[in-house]
Amino acid sequence: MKCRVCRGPAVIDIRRHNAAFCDQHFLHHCREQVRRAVKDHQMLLEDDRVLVAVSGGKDSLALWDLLVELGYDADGLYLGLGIGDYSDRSTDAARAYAAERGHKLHEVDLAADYGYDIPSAAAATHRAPCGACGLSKRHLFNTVAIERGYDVVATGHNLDDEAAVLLGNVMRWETGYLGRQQPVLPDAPGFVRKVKPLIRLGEREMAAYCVLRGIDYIVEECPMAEGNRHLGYKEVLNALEDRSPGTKSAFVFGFLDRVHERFAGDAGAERAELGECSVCGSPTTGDVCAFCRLRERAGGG
Ligand code: Q46
Ligand code: ZN
Ligand code: ZN
Repeated sequence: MKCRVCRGPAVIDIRRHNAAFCDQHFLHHCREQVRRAVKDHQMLLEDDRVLVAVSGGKDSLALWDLLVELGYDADGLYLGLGIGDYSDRSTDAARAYAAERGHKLHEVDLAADYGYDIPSAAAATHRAPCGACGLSKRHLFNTVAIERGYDVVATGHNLDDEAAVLLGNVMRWETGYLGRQQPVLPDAPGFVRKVKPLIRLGEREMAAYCVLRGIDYIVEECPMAEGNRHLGYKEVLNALEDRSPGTKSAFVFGFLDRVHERFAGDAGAERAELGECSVCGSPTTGDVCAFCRLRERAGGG
């Protein structure tokens, strides 16, 4: 296996690109894919202050690393979810990366700062933990970004994640979600812009990137992900990709290029009717926002 660029020994092959790369040209490939995603979807301006949502896993640490390498002013935000040992080890990975590279990491701890954690929220709502977790993350990343003067929140969703979410939304014809499934969500009153610069890179590429860059990430998955529907969708997509490389990217980019627009109206309608939360002031359709209601039910209100 030889590098497509220099013909030296390759360390990774990427079947959907029909290409293999040596370590240096693989790192270059990753940077180019991010640069292209940012440019194609107009994700970032040169002088944007970027807040990276950091979990301690491979995707978010690689994203942070790539954005800094590409010259962006990017700081991290780590959210302590209170999921036992898993959260402790994720915290360590995020802090170690930031400290080693001299990057600025903000931290918010659900239990210490908001009086609840994900296990208590799941118990109080009798729902799967990922619902409460996703809601808390969306609210806090946005709020912290606004309060601390960032222009945009960047998340580490990669091609595999996007394909799995898309499949889930298509299987249930979630037209509102389909309308919002974009690599860029523009800012709006009360919302900063949200971007997914890793959308052109797969899970395996992100793991390889971290290894080659010496980034120590937490390998274990969140223990609460069990039963999460997206894991099943990923398995199905991996089987399809294995038989015909390029399926995932054709699925995601075909949707974005040719189909997404048809659902854009379904997403717009939901954003149009927003007022202010009477507790925290965030945009909401009701009197009290979903985050404040969750916090109240989980014992932190
Ligand atoms: S951290 Fe949270 Fe994930 Fe764990 S509880 Fe579910 S959503 S699986 S990315
Ligand atoms: Zn090479
Ligand atoms: Zn609120």
